[in-house]
Amino acid sequence: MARIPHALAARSLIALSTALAACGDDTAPAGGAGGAGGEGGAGGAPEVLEPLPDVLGALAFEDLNDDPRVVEVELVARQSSWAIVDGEQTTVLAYNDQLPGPLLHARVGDQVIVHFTNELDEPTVIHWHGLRISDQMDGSPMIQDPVQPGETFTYDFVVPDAGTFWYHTHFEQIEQLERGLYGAIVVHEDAFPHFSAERIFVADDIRLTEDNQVAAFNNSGPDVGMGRVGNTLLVNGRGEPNELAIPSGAIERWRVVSSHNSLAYGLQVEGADVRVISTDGGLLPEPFEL
Ligand SMILES: [Cu+2]
Repeated sequence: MARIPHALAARSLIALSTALAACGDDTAPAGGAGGAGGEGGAGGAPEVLEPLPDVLGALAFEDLNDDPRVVEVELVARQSSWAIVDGEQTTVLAYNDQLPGPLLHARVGDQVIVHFTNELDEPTVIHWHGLRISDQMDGSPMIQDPVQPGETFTYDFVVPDAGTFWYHTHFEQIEQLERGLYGAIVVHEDAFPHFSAERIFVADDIRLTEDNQVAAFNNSGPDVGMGRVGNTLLVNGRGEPNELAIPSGAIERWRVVSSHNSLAYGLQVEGADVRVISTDGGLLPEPFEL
């Protein structure tokens, strides 16, 4: 059982929202308690919108669009380097030179426009894991041609459900995903509950060599059949343990994304009570204790 290497300094309550890696099995649309999205931003009197709370732990995209119901961003995939381990640069494939890629942060019903450029020297395509959107926008190589090196594609969709989701490559996934092509998505409810803070933890594992580079990939064997398990646990792109100090009595909402290729484990939080309030299907009718 692996544990996310974060510990709390004081007794607090954590409200947990999760998005689990189950790509390929996500046949059912996310049901449950998410808000029903409209077409987002259409006509009528201007809405007065409460600003979305910051989601700590991830760098968010810069929103290039003034319309509060449109999130418009630029996304570039390319080879980059990232300090997974202190003082060492690991060559990775990254979105906007970040590991994980920037947080896509929206409100249920928002229109999302992503201007994507592939600066890799191989094709790639993006899957928006858990979002109920058109196949034409969802990165399935069966339906959507991969974006070739040097080419661009504009993803344009409305986010119909609130929840914690993620985006990732859907091309040569065993290798491209392991090398770093993933990021988190947070879609807030229309009337979202308020907390002392909101945080996101994007968890991954990666197999590094002694000189902190991504280990070579096998073409056969369990790594291919089962997905490869790494030797270094990552939280938000960092392989070093990190302690969080939270004031006693604080009530925080934590969102956890599992972007592991294969690794399965239990999750423990020390020093706080944890209630699971939602999954990638949205808010639960009743929270339960972790
Ligand atoms: Cu997926």
